[in-house]
Amino acid sequence: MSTPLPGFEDFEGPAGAEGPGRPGVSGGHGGSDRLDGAVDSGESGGRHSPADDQSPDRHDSRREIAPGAVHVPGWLTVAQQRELVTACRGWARGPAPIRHTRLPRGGVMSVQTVCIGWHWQPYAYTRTADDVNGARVAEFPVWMVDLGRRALVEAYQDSAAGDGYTPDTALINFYDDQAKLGMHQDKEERSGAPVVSLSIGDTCVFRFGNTETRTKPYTDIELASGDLFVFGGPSRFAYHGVPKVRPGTGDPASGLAGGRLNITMRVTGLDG
Ligand code: MD3
Ligand code: FE
Repeated sequence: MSTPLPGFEDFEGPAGAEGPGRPGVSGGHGGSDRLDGAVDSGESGGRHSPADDQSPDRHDSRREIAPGAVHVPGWLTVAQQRELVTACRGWARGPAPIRHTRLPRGGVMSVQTVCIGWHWQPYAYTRTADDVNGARVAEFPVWMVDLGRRALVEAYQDSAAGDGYTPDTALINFYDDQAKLGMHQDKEERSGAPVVSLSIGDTCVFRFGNTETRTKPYTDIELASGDLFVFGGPSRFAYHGVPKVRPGTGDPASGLAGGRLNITMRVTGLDG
């Protein structure tokens, strides 16, 4: 196991904390079958899973921030959050370990990122992590495709919204207390398909801007643990960023002792 990067200890967990169901380095998705819906229907002890609950009351909190941009607070159960954290810890260890992405002008991002399916670096996707260790990235698991489809159904309240949605990459971002993400557009994908974002751990301020400029007008909203955000339609190419994480706001029951984890599923539109 690699030594945790500074500030990354909360995500890695204590040294030697391998436990039952922890994903291995190579597979990266051991134990993950329980994210495929089994958790929702069976093991949550009678509690209704937000991800499957179609009752009208919980939709009061669903908000369309801009056309195609829908925030669904508290979509993931705590059990699902823990499963995702476990899966992400496995991917963070390898095949290509999580790292601070180097920027073309020589800086590094304060956020740490590991990719599955395709490896992203500014400004291209490849199958191998050429700026890390050259390893081929972990396969994008079928259960995450299914989770992405259910996210679209929930966000757009349309049982057909997930049909034909097959995300093939996810960027997994870990934020320590100081990490930020500047305003940017995600334009490397050759597809206008929606981006599905899942947040776990500390709450952040998420800044959703416009498609024209990096600056105002923008809307600041808080993304908390378990929140789903879908960016589709005209919002897909809007500028956005994370100006601040609120340390200590997460519940350790999510599986994260500190910091914030964000998973964004995308369709690259690439072959091979
Ligand atoms: C809107 N991540 O990985 S998630 C990113 O919280 C990224 O880690 C942020 O921006 C995070 O690129 C924000 C929300 C998000 C992700 C992708 C988008 C919003 C988006 C792509 C297009 C429009
Ligand atoms: Fe982004």
